[in-house]
Amino acid sequence: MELNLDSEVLKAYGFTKVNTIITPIGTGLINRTYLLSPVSEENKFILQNINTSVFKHPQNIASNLKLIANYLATKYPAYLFIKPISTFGGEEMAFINGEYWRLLPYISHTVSLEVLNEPQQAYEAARQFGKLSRLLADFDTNTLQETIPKFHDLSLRVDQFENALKLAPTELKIIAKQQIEDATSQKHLLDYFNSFSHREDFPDRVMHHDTKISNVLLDAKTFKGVCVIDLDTIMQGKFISDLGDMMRTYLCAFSENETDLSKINIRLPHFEAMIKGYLSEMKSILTETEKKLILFSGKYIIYMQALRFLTDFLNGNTYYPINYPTQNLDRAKNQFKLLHELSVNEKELQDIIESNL
Ligand code: GN1
Ligand code: MG
Repeated sequence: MELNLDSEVLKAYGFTKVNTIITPIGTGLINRTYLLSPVSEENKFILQNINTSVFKHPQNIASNLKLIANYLATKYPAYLFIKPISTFGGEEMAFINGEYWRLLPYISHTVSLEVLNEPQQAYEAARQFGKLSRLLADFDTNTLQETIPKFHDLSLRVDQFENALKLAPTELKIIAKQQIEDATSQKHLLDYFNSFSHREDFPDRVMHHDTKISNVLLDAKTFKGVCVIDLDTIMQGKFISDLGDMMRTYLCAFSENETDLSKINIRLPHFEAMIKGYLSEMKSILTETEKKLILFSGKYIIYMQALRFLTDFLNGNTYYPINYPTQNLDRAKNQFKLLHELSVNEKELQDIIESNL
């Protein structure tokens, strides 16, 4: 991969191209991420280029992280919250040739998993995300900016899907016929959400909004959770965002890129471990309404992600990078299958939730 990395960026943080080993790292679809290993330093760093077509106002991310970091440092000084390192000029980001960059500490002796294998890893990850929400339960969410407007708003995602459908070329609509039907037939999930969304006991909370397994650092030896990373989408949301995205990404042994749908199944031991980990932190915080919506959180987020992939396919793949033309359609198929599996296993899953509440 070409390292499109201006040496001005390194200079802003006091490094040079000559004295620093730069390696691309991570598999995120949105930002470009590099590991910096400066020869003169014991520490390593993470350098990230912020995708400004997705995050239109990167200063909103910086502002959220600053508020949350200050709050946590005062109330819970032992908590490891990964906040950006300032530039030499004292800025939270480096703005170089029209691009925003930020530097983060690299946390040694940890691993980030691409695939979740053991149930214990689901426990640890869910516990870390639950912990972040618990520590921030009294934080004033109104002080946070929306880093991506209406990011997890399902009605927006349904509207975007319907618009894409209106504008899509006929040949794409023919290929995606089944998934378009699936998308339409599951719209009741939005109605169900709307029947709760204005209740007082369905509060806004601080949500991470991207709780996939690779966004948790685990201790490289013990696999205990260390901290959460990828904090661009920390903002106000409903609890379903984090737990739902964990269901989307922890329960199946294969990722959203798997095209053999017979492999898209739900692992009950991983579900149980995830619920236990999350509730070990959040049980005393969640309201009765929220507790009722635990399983629904998975349906909401998986459906939303299916819609997002399908919409992007119909739009000609403008948002998610692809390796082949129908990849976003395949991702949508994968997510609809996962949604189906959640419904098929509903009784067992709900029993597990209830026995842990
Ligand atoms: C994007 O880039 P990454 O993998 O962190 C997306 C998430 C999706 C995910 C699906 C800002 O996250 O919402 O769930 O892809 N992030 C954004 O792989 O759109
Ligand atoms: Mg992310």
